[in-house]
Amino acid sequence: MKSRIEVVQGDITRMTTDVIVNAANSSLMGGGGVDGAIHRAAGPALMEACMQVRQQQGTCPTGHAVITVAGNLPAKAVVHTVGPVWRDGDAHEAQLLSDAYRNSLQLVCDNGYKSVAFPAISTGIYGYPKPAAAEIAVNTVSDYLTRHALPEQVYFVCYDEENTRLYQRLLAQLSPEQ
Ligand code: AR6
Repeated sequence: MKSRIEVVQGDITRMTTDVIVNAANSSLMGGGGVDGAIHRAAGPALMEACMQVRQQQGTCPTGHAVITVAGNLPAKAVVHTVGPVWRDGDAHEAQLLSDAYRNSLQLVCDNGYKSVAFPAISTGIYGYPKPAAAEIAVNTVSDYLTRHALPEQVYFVCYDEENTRLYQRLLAQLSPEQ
């Protein structure tokens, strides 16, 4: 699985993968950080799609994910997932963060998409410690890929050097079969 995972540093809105993942909040109505950047780059079609999801199924609980069109983005679709707010580590944060990655991958797979780019969910405004979050991201994705043919390729898009180094180190530690 190692060959199916790559780390890149940069802006996720520029990714030409089939899908990019948004670190959203339960309202799905936009926000700061990567959520703000994605909505700005996608244009109003993305907010309209999010409002339709809201009308159909209400808010998106933490750990869950929804899929929409991608507006003006180079990607074909956006998966919006809600990571946990970091509290003290005893509020099921690890499980919820893992759920956010797994449920996002499931939507990519179910819709037949081949490639997906993830930001470092919860590690900005939501305050999740970066080393612990990176470990959960890499372990959850590599475990999922061992059991599914899709997505074929997963990119971790890191905005800051700390995350880039963390992800590179963790990926280097994966065995070729993982
Ligand atoms: N491309 C890739 N990564 C980015 C980009 C970008 N353009 N911009 C920021 N990051 P955050 P969260 C990184 O705060 O912690 C929003 O208001 C950033 O450096 O975007 O899950 C939502 O609406 C960090 O490593 O998301 C929610 O209310 C990572 O993306 C809340 O923030 C995640 O940081 C979600 O907080």
